[in-house]
Amino acid sequence: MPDEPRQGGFGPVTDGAWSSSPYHHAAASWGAAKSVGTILFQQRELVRGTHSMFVMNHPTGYDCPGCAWPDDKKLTLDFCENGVKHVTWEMTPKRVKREFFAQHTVTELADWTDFDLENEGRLTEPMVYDAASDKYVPIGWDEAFAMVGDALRGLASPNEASFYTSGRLSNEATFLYQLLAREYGTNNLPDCSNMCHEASGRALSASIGTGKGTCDLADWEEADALFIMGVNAASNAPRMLTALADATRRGAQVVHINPLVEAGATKTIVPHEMVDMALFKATSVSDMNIQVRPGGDLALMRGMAKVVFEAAESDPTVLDSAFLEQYTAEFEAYRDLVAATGWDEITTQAGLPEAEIRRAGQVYLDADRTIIAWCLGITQHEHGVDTVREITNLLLLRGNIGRPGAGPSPVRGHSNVQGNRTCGIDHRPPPWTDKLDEVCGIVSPRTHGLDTVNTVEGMHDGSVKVFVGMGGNFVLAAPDTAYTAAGLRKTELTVQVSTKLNRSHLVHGRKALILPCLGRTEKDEQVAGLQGVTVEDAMSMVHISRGKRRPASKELKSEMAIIAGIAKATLPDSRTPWQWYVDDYDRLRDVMAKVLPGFEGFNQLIKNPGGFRIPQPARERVFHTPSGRAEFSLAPMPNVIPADEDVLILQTMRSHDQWNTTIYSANDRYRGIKNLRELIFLNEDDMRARGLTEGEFVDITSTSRDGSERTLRRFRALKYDLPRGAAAGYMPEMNALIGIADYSTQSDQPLMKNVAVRVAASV
Ligand SMILES: Nc1nc2c(c(=O)[nH]1)N[C@H]1C(S)=C(S)[C@@H](COP(=O)(O)OP(=O)(O)OC[C@H]3O[C@@H](n4cnc5c(=O)[nH]c(N)nc54)[C@H](O)[C@@H]3O)O[C@H]1N2
Ligand SMILES: Nc1nc2c(c(=O)[nH]1)N[C@H]1C(S)=C(S)[C@@H](COP(=O)(O)OP(=O)(O)OC[C@H]3O[C@@H](n4cnc5c(=O)[nH]c(N)nc54)[C@H](O)[C@@H]3O)O[C@H]1N2
Ligand SMILES: [Mo]
Repeated sequence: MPDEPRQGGFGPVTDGAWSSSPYHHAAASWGAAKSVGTILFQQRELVRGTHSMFVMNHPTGYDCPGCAWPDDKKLTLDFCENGVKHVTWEMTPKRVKREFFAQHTVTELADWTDFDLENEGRLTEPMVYDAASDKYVPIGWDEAFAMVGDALRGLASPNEASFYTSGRLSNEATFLYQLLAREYGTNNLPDCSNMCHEASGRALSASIGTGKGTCDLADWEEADALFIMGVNAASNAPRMLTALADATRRGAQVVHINPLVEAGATKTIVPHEMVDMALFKATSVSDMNIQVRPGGDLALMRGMAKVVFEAAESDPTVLDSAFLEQYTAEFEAYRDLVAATGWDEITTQAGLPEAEIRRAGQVYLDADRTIIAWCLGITQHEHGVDTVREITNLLLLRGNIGRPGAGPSPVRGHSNVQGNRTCGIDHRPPPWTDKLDEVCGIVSPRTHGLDTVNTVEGMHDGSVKVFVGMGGNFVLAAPDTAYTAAGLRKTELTVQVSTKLNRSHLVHGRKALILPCLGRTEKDEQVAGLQGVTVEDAMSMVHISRGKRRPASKELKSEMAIIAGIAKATLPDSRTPWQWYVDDYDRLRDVMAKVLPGFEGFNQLIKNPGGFRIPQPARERVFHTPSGRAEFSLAPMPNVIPADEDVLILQTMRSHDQWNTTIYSANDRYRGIKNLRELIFLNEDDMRARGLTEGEFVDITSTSRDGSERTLRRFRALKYDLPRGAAAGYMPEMNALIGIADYSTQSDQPLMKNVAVRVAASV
């Protein structure tokens, strides 16, 4: 990571003039088409890339490796600008070969931008770090597996290893990976959802007994009101725009709740509707934009509940009494709690006038069927769990769960992050652990393992000595970049299973391996023939995905094969038939069918063109909570206003042109930004109060819970339409500001949307 900021941040270096101007066009319109063209052209993929759009998200093709938004089976073409960018990035004809590594030391590469690293193309063969030359050199697969096996067998305890997963992994690979970790003897299975939707899982489990949403796309099509909270749909779940545009066309109310008015929250040209695109015919995608204070969502939900209870005084039917009585617990206590919360407190904490909260409440009252959807703007806060539970409280009041067109609907991130959890990526023992042991003949650990934050702490205190990264880019994704990097450097061995070169290959342990794998778009040929894998979308639909393209290199192995290779080298006496599973993935699916609830008949189920839905008991109003009912939560109202007026609450978010740590360009089209990533968006009055002018260089200093301070220098201050006291900038650059101690005590999620900072002109 460069010490001095350079224009473009971790994206491409640019000396092009930066600019900031409001975006007035519809989301997903010609700007999107042009951007797709540019990316395909840049990656020299115009012809094959265009073809790839037609098989993406199609029953016979592969699942878009981008976001987890479900495929719309009614569409023959279901793709978006960012999905195309993402796929093209994987399909690039550029290759990183051994000659490349022979030419560059790791120290030299560490000075490159993250864009330049990934832009070298696809990794082609296993490499091992050679300390003498400070270079990566080729290593055979068997030798690489032996190296991992030796290191793992040499540890004093299995808990000295940590097995990270990024949400790209298929269900099959994930299941095999957790089997490896658990048979080896540890629950140290941190994953990206520790930074993403951990709060949603915990909250929904407590409220409704299962950690997932209850809606599917058909519900989205039937809802009368949709509340979209804390998500930048136009960039991060662009295919949601189709659902939102359909909703407004049929007269449903769409309310966006976000400190920023994001592009997808005003008008859109539906991504796949070429005719509308040609005619510039935009559809409105919202009826209301509520610019809540950062972290003020719980207060807003409670205010809306207050509106419901007030209305019930004159018309008791606004509450679904039959549902409340039969299916819920703690209703009266919640009613008392809401009554005891005054409007003053609600409006102050939400940062919204009472009239606006009442309007939102009225939208909720007017709708027979309501869905509330949310993403990171809700979860990456101290009170993320309480907020998701408050969202559920509000839905329960009017029986908005377990009937068509209604329910909670978390918007997941990575394409298979939800499936990863379903298939056992969890640092806590999964509920089906006994079954796993019985079916697989192993003894899984019953103690809690390490999540992401605790893995970093473990590296520092010496208790984590081997780190395996199954996809992802741990050093940049995790908080407190410098601290995480120092932790990784203390380990004995880091193993990164990747498709592209990234920062986590350069910030490594004493020994280090890069193991290159097939991507989602590529053919996976095993002994029994071409293999398919399955993924689960954000709405619990599981379906098969088959790569269509020739692998980027003959040397690549599938993630399944890599996991099996590591397993055989680590557990020589294992009775698990690792290779037999890899030879034919159906065999592993038969095991998964026996272990995972809802996967009975797995191999048959995936023959249905659209796949199958994992049964979600809460959808049927069966609540597996201690009381057997949906439980209202009774959270105290959090104080989200900093005591010191000088402190701003900074959120770290994605630009339009990035996929998490992969940055395609230094532009953020819908926010009107060109050629700049080291920026901080501020409210105009907050800028004035600090004597800052547009584009001026500022230093941003965060104060961690443990009192330590971190500073990023020379970021440009830009005025933006956000509430006073709120600020925004880009991840992963801004992870440098998030202290390792700054995670939620409710979810253990790093506070990536709630960093207390001070901003002052650079000296
Ligand atoms: N193209 C693309 N698609 C992606 C990704 C990507 O990087 N690129 N990443 C994928 C992943 S892994 C994930 S998890 C998702 C992330 O999807 P998002 O959650 O959309 O991700 P962010 O860019 O972090 O944006 C957070 C949003 O929450 C809002 N917000 C911030 N604080 C608050 C708050 O206190 N209250 C409310 N109501 N809103 C708030 C922000 O203004 C912003 O609109 O996207 C997935 N899809
Ligand atoms: N400050 C801040 N930090 C954040 C967030 C935030 O909002 N703010 N968001 C957090 C969230 S929600 C998430 S999900 C994490 C993301 O964390 P990660 O999932 O760890 O990171 P990615 O950037 O998605 O990983 C990119 C790398 O994955 C590898 N890769 C791509 N495709 C494949 C594949 O098919 N197989 C394998 N094995 N590897 C592949 C490539 O080598 C690429 O370099 O970041 C988190 N960090
Ligand atoms: Mo995520």
